Amino acid sequence: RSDAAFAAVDLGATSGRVITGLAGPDRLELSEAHRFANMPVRLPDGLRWDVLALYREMLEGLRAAARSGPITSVGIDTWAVDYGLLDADGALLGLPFHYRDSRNAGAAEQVLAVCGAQELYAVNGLQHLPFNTVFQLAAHRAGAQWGAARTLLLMPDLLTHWLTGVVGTEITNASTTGLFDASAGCWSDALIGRLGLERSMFPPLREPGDPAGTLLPHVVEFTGLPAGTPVTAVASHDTASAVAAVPATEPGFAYVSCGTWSLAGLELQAPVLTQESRAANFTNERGVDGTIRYLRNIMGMWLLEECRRTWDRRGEDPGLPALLAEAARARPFAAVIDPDDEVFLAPGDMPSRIDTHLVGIGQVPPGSPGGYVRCVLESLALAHRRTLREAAGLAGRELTRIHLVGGGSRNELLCQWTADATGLPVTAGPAEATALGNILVQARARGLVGDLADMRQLVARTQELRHYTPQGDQRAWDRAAARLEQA
Ligand code: LFR
Repeated sequence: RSDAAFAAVDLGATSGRVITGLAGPDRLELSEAHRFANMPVRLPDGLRWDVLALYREMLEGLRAAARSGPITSVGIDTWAVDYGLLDADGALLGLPFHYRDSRNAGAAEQVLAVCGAQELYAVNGLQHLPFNTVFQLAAHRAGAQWGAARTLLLMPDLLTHWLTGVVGTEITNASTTGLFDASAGCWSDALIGRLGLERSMFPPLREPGDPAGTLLPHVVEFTGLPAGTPVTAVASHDTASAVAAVPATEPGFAYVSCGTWSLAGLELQAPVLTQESRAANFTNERGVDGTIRYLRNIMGMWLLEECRRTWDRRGEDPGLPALLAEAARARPFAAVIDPDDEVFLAPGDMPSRIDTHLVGIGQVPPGSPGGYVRCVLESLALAHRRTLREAAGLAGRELTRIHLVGGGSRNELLCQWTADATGLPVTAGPAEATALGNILVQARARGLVGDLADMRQLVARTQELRHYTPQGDQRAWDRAAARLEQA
């Protein structure tokens, strides 16, 4: 067995990258071939993904990867739930909608009127988010395109289809649609039928590691990758790839995958579909090797990103290092928001929304950029604590350590405050967990690494990690946590 190079296409809600990874039994090294912004576009009929720009950037990235040396295979992961519809000729019907588009308002009610929330959760085990695919489809059905739609492809599967001509649905991402049976691990024919959808719209499922076709001739020509280069299905839901690369060396760990969203939870062997779990809005999404990602979405760095976009538009964004330095000096717990409040979901003027939310709960708005950043990061740390404690309670598990992975793991304040708020040690990194998980699944499909535990060991041995131990005044965090509940 020797080392081999793989290309990971990893598209996040705000940026995308193509990363090459050299992987083998004792080696795991990443290098960035191409990075680009993901800029959604608002059209008169809604907020869309510029999927052609993403595709073109992906091809540019693959071309850059090809120049760096031989590539064994390509894997694609993106955010979840969003999709494109293909007509009978296989052509894309319109630009995919962004999950933050407002068309979903009211769509959930239509679905829940046909199939109640309890019944839905008993089958799909999915947290209620207004943008779950099943709700988006209810909105989509009212439109003119629907009659022509024959195939639904989730974002990574759509891009895979464009590279290979092959149609399929990768299973970790299928589990975020709301039309997937969390216990049986397959499409729920019952729910699909019950909601009046055509079963034939939903392609066959692929497991991470399954082949997903080979590059089409024009892709070979453009990228310079060799003819016959395979695309491998990875854990195509970015969060599933990130969790696969959590550098845990003991079972029972908790994780926070922190980027635009913070996904906080546990890895389980079976879904928790109880009434309590539904009431607490925990999700049972699928991970690598049939594991369950038992977690809840927390609004995440979106709050900070969106504040900065607002300041930037006014020419007032001092840059991240200055903001974090200011936040570190700002008064602790001056303002606590509930990051999970739905008012923060849509794009817009986030500082004003934070102000309105705070005034509504009898608190004083921060007034300075550093104050907002402190408020956001402390509130996120508190939400991490709330979510992980609830997850542990509902799954009957003890919390011993938190692995914080993703871009947010570079944020020292967030890591330290997550340790302080929870009273638990935090291991931070790798920041590129998603790309690592993508590459590891491809390497495993070639027999270069072993099972999930081996993959994680390899990450722990090869990647730089930082350790945070709880400090500070635990009682102050307890009091702040009580304020979160009132927010
Ligand atoms: C993170 C993520 C979350 C999903 C959200 C929307 O990037 O994939 O897991 O809930 O984006 O798709």
